[in-house]
Amino acid sequence: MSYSPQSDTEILHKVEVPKKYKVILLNDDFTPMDFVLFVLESFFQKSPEEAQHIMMNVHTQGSGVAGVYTFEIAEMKVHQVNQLSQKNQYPLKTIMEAE
Ligand code: TYC
Repeated sequence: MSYSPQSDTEILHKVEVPKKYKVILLNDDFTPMDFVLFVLESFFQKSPEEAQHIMMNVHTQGSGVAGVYTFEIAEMKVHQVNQLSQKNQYPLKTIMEAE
């Protein structure tokens, strides 16, 4: 059996910076603004002012970034928000997109 040590560059190539994913809120005509504010403050740690700004941006532009996370965290946020929306019978949707 032979031993071949890895060069520094070979090792460095294995250390990859994890990709980040944007969690995006989509606008709709039915979800109450207060519910969207609640979602932004409780799932995305936004201040009331930031939440208001993001919510109004989504309302007028159609979509907006609620936060940026690693894959697993972004996936969890999308799932949690979509579940709570469904439970409250609101059509609010979030999606994720690689940065
Ligand atoms: N457009 C909604 C309304 O007028 C509010 C809203 C904002 C809904 C942001 C979804 O992601 C959203 N009640």
